[in-house]
Amino acid sequence: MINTTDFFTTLHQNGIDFFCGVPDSLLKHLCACISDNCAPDRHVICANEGNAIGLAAGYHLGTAKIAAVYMQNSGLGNAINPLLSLTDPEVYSIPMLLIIGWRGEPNIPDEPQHLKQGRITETLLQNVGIPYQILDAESDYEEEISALLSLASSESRPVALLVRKGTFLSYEKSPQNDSTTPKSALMREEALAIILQNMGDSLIISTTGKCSRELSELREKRGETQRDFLTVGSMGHSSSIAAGVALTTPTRRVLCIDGDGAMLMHLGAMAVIGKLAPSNFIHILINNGCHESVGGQVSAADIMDFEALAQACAYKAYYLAGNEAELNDAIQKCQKQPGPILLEIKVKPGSRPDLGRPQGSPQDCKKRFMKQAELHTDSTDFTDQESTDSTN
Ligand SMILES: Cc1ncc(C[n+]2csc(CCOP(=O)(O)OP(=O)(O)O)c2C)c(N)n1
Repeated sequence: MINTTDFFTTLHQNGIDFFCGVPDSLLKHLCACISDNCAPDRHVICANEGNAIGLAAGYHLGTAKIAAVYMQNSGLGNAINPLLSLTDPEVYSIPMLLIIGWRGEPNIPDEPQHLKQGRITETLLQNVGIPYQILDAESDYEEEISALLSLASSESRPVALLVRKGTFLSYEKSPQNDSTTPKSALMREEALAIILQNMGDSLIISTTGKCSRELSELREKRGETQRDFLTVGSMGHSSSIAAGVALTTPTRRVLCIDGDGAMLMHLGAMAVIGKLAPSNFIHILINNGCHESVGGQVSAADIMDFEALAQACAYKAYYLAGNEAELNDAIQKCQKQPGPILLEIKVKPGSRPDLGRPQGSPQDCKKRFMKQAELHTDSTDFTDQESTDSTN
């Protein structure tokens, strides 16, 4: 396997001193090493992969140097617009080094949401016209980095390293400065348990990562059939999915359980939700201040004022909870208030090491959710409740 610090040093020696991207579990050791060795303005954890391509392009415009952009291959979708219409040699021709975690590589077992993406990743890079090399534990990475960067410079174009699972040796990150992560009495799983206890009959759409895994295990623990729409891929789109459900099932309460990383990834969705104003919609933000599912890399949530955001997006109310009592209280208030509502729950980063994965296929999950959505059992009139409220 490749020594992560040596790999970082080689990048540095080749003139790379600006890193940005969206974290990926395959690249978590590299990401931790970059964080430890770069000033905060030289390592930027971005909201989405397109954001990272834009930032790297701007860095080149300002310095004439090449930046490195890391991402999971599932983020290529977000990156492709700026890769084709900004950095491409037929447009502004801006060099950069992409470091792409290869989930779903053919013949390597992985989760369903990664399989197709993994299968087409090489073809996608070829079609977009990005020269790439595969990096694995045995690679001569010094040679690969130097060859790719020469090409990026001489042809002024993006190039990529496609990184196989198990490439990097574990990197021991220095003890984290946790000033950016929320202080809270709750873990995400505890918050989810309280939500299920009080609002488990609602239609629930949950976000990518461990949130959906915990939700699925909690249903099992409660002896309930699986019924929630677990958005295993499509990071940042749970709230849009939930808004579509809320609009079309107006007699049911619809909950989107979001993460801070996911919410920030496609923040524009909140403006659209505010404009659509589904009165049966509760947007729950589980805010741990980081991308906990892929290694705990901080998000930009620490500088966000989510109450102001909810207000700016014309949500009807905002509530904040940081412990069990506050959460129970906020849930009661949410149930008396027309939506859309933003309920922010501050939680501690972390999860159980023995956390399982949802059983059954995504299509089974969809069918169970749709069956549940057909049951118009909730007779609440969401529009005829208390007036707009806000508390923290
Ligand atoms: C487009 C895209 N980019 C990156 C990922 C990898 N990924 C999966 S979960 C996750 C972190 C989600 O963070 P957050 O929403 O804050 O939830 P948490 O893990 O903290 O519960 C990331 C980056 C992905 N699935 N899709």
